[in-house]
Parts: sequence; C-alpha cells; structure tokens
Amino acid sequence: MEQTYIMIKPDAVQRGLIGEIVARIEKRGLKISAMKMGFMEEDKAKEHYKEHVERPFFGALMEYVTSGPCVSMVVEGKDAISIMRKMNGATNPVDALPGTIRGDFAIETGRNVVHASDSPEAAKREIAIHFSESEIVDYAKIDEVCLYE
Ligand code: YYY
Ligand code: MG
Repeated sequence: MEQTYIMIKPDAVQRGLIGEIVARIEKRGLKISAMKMGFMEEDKAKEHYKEHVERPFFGALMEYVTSGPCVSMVVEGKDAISIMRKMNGATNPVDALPGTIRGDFAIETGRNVVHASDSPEAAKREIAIHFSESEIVDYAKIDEVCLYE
C-alpha cells in the first residue's frame, strides 16, 4: 500500500470544505491513516515547498499556506499518490476538469484548495515533515475486503 500527504489548504478550511474533501477521499476507498488541524509553521511551509523557493510566487505561497489553519492527512491505499493527484485535478483550476476537487471548488492557482504529493519520494519527504511516526495509525479497514481483488 502507498501513502501520500494531503493538505486541505487554509482557503478550503475557511470555505467549509473540509467535510466535502474528506468525504471524497473516504468514498473513493482510500484510508485516512493520520489527520490533524493547525497552522502550518513557517519553517515547515518552507521545507514543504522548497522546490519552488526561486519561483516568483514563493512569497505569496508562503503567506497563503500559513494564513490560517489547514488540515494535514496521510492517505493510504493502492496507488494512493496517483489517485489523489487525479482527484485534486490540475494545479491551475482553470484546467482542472469538473469532478475534480479543484475543478469543482477553485478558480485561481493561488487558492487551489488542496495539496497532494506528486511522487513516492515527495510523499515520503512530505509525510516526514508534517507527521511523526507515532501520529500515523496502522489499522485495517473492513471495506478493504471489497475494494481490492
Ligand atoms: O503540486 P501542485 O500543487 O499541483 O502544483 P505545484 O506546481 O507543485 O505548485 C505548488 C503550489 O504553488 C500550487 O498548488 C499553487 C502555487 N503556485 C502558484 O501560486 N502559482 C503558480 N504559478 C504555480 C504554483
Ligand atoms: Mg507540487
């Protein structure tokens, strides 16, 4: 099973979209292995988005993700990384298809509601930034019998 890091960004928390987003993840069949709410500390935000540090939008991105509480999750399942990227939709919501989270709930790249790790390496790195091992819950979910061949 694969794990990925998901963030419900501060704009989505303010807009009351936590339940909607969590519901989509659960209904898809993915398992929530860790979840917490809080302000993302500035050093964690910088570490999380360090690949973008030279980009012109980096300052605005730091302000955005630290502007209010966000919800962090570890989401687990077969191909969870790829599935979550597709569920989120394109980075720029203009290009995100209807039916995706960004395609249904966002307008602008700088307020695009959700984050999902884009590779196994990124997932491992991002989970380690935001969660300690003891915060990640190892449990079986009854629906796995029906979900997987
Ligand atoms: O992984 P993803 O979130 O889909 O996009 P990235 O290219 O990694 O960019 C991270 C984050 O940065 C994006 O979700 C919004 C913000 N951003 C931006 O504000 N303006 C851009 N031109 C590109 C990205
Ligand atoms: Mg990215």
